[in-house]
Amino acid sequence: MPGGVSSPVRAFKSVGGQPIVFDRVQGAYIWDVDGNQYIDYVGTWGPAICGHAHPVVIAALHAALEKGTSFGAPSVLENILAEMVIDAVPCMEMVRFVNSGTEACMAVLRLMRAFTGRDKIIKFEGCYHGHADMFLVKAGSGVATLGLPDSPGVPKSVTSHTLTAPFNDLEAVKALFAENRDEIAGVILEPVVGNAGFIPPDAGFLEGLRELTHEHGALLVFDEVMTGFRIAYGGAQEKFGITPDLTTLGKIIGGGLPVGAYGGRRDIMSMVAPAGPMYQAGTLSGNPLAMTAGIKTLELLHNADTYSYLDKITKKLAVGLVEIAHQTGHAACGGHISGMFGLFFTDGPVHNYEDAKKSDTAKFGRFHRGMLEHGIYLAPSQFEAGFTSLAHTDSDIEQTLQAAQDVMSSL
Ligand code: HOZ
Repeated sequence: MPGGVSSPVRAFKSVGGQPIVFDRVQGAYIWDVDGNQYIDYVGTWGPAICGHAHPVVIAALHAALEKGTSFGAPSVLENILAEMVIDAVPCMEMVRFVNSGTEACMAVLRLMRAFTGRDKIIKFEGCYHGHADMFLVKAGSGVATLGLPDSPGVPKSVTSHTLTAPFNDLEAVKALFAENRDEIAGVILEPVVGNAGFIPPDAGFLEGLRELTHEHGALLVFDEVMTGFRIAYGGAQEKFGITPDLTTLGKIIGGGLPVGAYGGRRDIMSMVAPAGPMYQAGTLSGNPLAMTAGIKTLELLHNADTYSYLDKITKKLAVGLVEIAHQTGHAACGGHISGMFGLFFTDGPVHNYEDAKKSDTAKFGRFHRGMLEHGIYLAPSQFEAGFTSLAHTDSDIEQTLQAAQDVMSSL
């Protein structure tokens, strides 16, 4: 396997050392093959919001497994999950299930172009929308981690339609619209960036994008693969009260099984085959196991206390980490929204990817290694957000902050 892994960020290239090889997960914890236990803040990169291997999800999966692993045909489970997603996410009037966030973003891009008849799109530096060719321009996540912003193998002709702007910079977006009048199909973004570290939108940024896209007849697309059902049940669009035209989802709606989805306004989604002419398909799409895990996960989340609990413990963690960094003499900034957080080793503030790159990544690597030695598993990259779950307790957070105190004192 290239780099010994199935996905690049896992290889520990930017933090040093060897990746940990894991054996099992439960609740807030993860165990390696040598039996060492860690408090986990990766949460399989977001899906494990109820805690790993939640007994309700596992029991439902056992029952679903007895009925078979794939139908390749419609199932009631798809309808149940579709209704739950449509009820929860403000812009969703119709939804199509796929198998990953990458697939969802590839499809939504085709749909943006099909609906508007325009080819150009705007994305933001450091935002990551999966590994499809047209998004590998100044992308975040693994490409940021490994310093490969523009991958070889991607034809220039494909990315020539991808325009980029710094996150939180409305003036740059305005300029792109002015320079490319009537040519831009839409704007796609992570409404809260998680793939360049954790970067929230500045006040007025999402509103400004909504106005600009309306003004120019372009679509606004929120990539909520990370933020969907994570920062609020209805995602960033519920949290910030801005309704995009289309949305991509993944991670949580599969409860830890491979899934993705895209959806939004009925008039746009009606273009998707076979309702309309825009082609997109998938053998395992709407798979009964992924649908089952997603349904049970959303049922567990749909509770008045979920997001206040996540906010409470994550705030304690995020604020605590920055305080400890300052007390121990390190430049640092960070933040959180609900169960998503980040810490940068730079004074900040961090408004965009250029700011994030000022972080001391060598120091982050040493911090990461030290935390591992104290039984804390953080994402092995400065450019990834962290995630908490309903299974994390106050005592887990306190243990984590104690570890951070020890590690930062000796960085
Ligand atoms: N998209 C995930 C990181 N933002 C994938 C990372 C992985 O699985 O290695």
